Amino acid sequence: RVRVRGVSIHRPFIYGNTATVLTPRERDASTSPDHTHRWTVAVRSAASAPDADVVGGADDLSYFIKRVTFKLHDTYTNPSRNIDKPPFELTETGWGEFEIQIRITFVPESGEKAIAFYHHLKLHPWTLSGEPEIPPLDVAMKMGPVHAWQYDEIVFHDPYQNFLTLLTAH
Ligand code: SLL
Repeated sequence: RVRVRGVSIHRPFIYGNTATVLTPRERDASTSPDHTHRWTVAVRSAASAPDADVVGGADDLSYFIKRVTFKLHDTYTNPSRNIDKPPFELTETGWGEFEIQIRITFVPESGEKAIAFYHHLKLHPWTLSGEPEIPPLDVAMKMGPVHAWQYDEIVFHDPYQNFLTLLTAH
């Protein structure tokens, strides 16, 4: 296995979440009536829109990502959730915001170590410039989905020749 010295190759991606307020009907039907929101946390190609309605499709990072692990707050059962195929996303319901640890494992032929970082799950539509209080649920519901997305780039330094070939073929 040969490393290509002096070469860095990057892949842009976005990570983050969308969240919506559960309707009273959904809350009544739920086994967890204290849950107020449904949210989706995801790792997506930066080529596709960070839009809750756009799922999967051309957004396939699986040629170099083997697994995305979303580590949730300990209040969730089995908080460590592995997603092994695209779309690399997880939908849950809950009542609170917390830090989600996102761990990306690369395909074995990459020879790359996994990377991990955090995303703060955002449920509430407040901003620093706005009201100091979190808007009540009925108001938040009218405001529509909350989005919290971050752009970043995964950089591979001195990649193995076969991995570089794989990356550039996409
Ligand atoms: C808080 N730092 O104390 C936050 C923690 C945890 C949110 C929020 C659990 C759902 C469930 C859930 O929404 N946890 O237990 O099913 O406010």
